[in-house]
Amino acid sequence: MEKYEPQKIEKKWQKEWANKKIFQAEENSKKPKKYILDMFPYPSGAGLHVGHPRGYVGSDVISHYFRMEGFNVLHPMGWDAFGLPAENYAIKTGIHPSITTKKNIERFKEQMKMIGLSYDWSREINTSEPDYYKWTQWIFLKLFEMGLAYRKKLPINWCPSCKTGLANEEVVAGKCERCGTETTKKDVEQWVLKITDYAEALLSDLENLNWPKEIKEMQKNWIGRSEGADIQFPVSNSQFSIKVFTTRPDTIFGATFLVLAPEHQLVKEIVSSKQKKEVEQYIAQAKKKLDVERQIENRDKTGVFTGAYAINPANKKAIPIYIADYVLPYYGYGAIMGVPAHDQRDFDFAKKYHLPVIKVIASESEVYAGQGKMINSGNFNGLDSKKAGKKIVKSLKEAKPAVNYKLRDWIFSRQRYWGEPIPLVFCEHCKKRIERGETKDFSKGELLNPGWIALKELPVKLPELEKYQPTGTGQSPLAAATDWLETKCPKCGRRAVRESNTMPQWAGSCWYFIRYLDPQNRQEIASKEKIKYWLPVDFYVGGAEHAVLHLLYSRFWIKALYEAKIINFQEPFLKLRTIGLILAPDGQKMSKSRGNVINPDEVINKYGADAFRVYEMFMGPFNQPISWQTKGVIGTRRFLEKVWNIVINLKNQNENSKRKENKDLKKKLHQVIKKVTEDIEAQKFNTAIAAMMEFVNESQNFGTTKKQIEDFLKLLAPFAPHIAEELWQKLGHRDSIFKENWPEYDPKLIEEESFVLVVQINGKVRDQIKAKRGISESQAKELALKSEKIQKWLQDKEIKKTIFVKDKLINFVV
Ligand code: ANZ
Ligand code: ZN
Repeated sequence: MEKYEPQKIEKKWQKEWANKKIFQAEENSKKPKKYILDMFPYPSGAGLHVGHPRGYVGSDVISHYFRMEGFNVLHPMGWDAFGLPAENYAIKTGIHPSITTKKNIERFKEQMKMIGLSYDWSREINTSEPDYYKWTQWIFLKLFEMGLAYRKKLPINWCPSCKTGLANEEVVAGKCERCGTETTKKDVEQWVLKITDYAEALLSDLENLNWPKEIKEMQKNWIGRSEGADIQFPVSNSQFSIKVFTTRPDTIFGATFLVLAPEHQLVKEIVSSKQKKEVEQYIAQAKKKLDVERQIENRDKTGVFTGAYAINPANKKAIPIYIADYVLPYYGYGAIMGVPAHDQRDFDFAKKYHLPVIKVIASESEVYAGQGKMINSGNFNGLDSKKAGKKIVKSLKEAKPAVNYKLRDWIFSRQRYWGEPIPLVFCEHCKKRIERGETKDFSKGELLNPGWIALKELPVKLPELEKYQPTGTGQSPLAAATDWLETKCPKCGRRAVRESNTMPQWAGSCWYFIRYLDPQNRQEIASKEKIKYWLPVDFYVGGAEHAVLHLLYSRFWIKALYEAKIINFQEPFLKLRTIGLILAPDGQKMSKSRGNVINPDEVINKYGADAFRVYEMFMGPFNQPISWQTKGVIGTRRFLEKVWNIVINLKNQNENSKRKENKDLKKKLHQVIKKVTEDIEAQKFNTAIAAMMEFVNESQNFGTTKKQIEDFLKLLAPFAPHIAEELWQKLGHRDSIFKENWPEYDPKLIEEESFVLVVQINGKVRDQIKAKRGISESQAKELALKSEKIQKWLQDKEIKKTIFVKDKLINFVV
């Protein structure tokens, strides 16, 4: 008998599918669409390990399923090729990033093809190619023109190892997200994107997204919305006043001091001459500390009195103004009112510096952070604190309601080589003209950043450099590329200097899913009609590690592009599912350094791509981490062999001795159709496969008809496309199985054939038991006697007579 040899059939079908382009999305289709997207990978030198394809196979199953359900499916793949890792790798090996990137992409693609993933390769994109990054630059200019990009000297997070600035999102617990080195602060002039303009929309639109709860929660926390009030505290004997943000205006009668962040602008204005030296020393010390250190809740509080006092507007009392590093410069206004009775940090601080503690909400405990009945608060005594807070804000001219966000603007420039050049030049002459007010017709962006001129001729190509190592000076290596750096101002024709910083890793991935629609378009990021038909993405699959970074940045760009009327949708990814990590057999994370990486190539060469795919989907719930067990692949391989043998046996049988349809198996088939359909829709791939395995075992016992096994092959096809296609052909079909319609089930056939057996004793109903239709009197009796209720009623009584009505009731006369 012909044996199952995946190595023979898989290559063949991969070629055939590519030649016939059967997985290409249809242009100008009348069909409804589904856009099924994988987070595109960064093509690292290591190639794929078995962890990556878990998501790719999952989205592939879904894509096949929707194609067979009659949708026009877009399922593309590309490369997130710019960014630090490519550059670090190049630095290590001495080979230019463009060369290594190209090589790595080839390897990735070869591996993906081996797996038999049904990507539409005609739409492949690469973020590091000029034809692509031209449009990344174009979008940046849009943001610039909209006033969403601005220059600012900021103490940025600096990674001393990667020698570049990082966004807040790229710093995890004080460490560089890439290399784990502790970050420091460095004052550098930066391009910053105003993501905070969209804070409210980024938060409220989360509600309509079909995303995992945890991911939404993480974005919510990152955006960090707080409701409260802004309150002005006039500084005694001066023209200044200090604005604070508080979530608890109800506690204002208990505010016995103010604290400014050491970095606060007013410190040097209000400090008394007596306190000046001590204050300056403290500021110098605080500068060295990291934000994370400063935020540790129960550490020893330090601070210094400024010598100045402010007036508490609620009770007109003078309260001392301190500086302390537990107040952060970039949250709220970098200043707080200290309410020691109701805030633990303020309490610790007050104890240390012997400041008064006044309780304004009734409670037993020393520090009470909750709500309650107001005390020591003048006219507001006796009120509920929630209500009182609102009344206090209304009654004080110094206070107004306010909303505050933790979200900071996005630091967008990187001092690195391997990224998109920021397409701007700086012109001294134009700066002066702008400052003299001669250029009122200039766009908003230029007024915001005087002297910076947008380059309309795109792409601004990244120059080929010999020296692309980071400089460590806070400048990009491009700053040393004199020929490239010096250019002409497109406005006035005089000498201008290019921006030498590049964009961060995340720029290209903010919008790549738009370019897949129309990758050759030379006029627009994509045609309006295509955008209208395909977007937003229906289903997005990727790693949970992008919960904040990529997913938040992308949502921001999409909202800005919507406002610019370039696109007609406000959220990029309607449905998101994250993938559980695949761990090494030892339960550890797979990594080269641990030497525990398992390669898909080896597994596929040995067991076949289909066994590999089925195992990836079978090993456990899609979103749960799980360790790789090669044993498991042997199991899925056996399963496929069984399928193979069933079909070959069936084919070898004499056509005339057509099998009679087995009723139980027919029912099983309809059950498995239902199960697999529902499970794919719910991404429960593992239980879908378990059901198929069960069906195959039953088929071996009963024997299937041709029609039955054909329906089964259609269910199997999304998971194991090669074997399904091969067997489909062996059963005499010329067209691809993927052109078939997804099988339907008959709900009537699935209904369990059961009824409720009424059990009576002396004519009285004593129990009702679910039973299989058609059981005999003795079976019914046996069932009834098992019931505890009946046993209780019968206890040592003797059954004198039994009355049995088939499929209805049994009555014992005692
Ligand atoms: C007075 C007060 C009384 C406060 C009280 C809390 C409890 P969230 O919820 O995180 O927004 N705060 C404001 N700006 C700060 C800064 N730059 N650095 C450190 N802390 C700052 O927290 C808002 C609260 O954090 C504000 O409300 C303020 O303290 C503090 F019983 O004001 B509160
Ligand atoms: Zn100029």
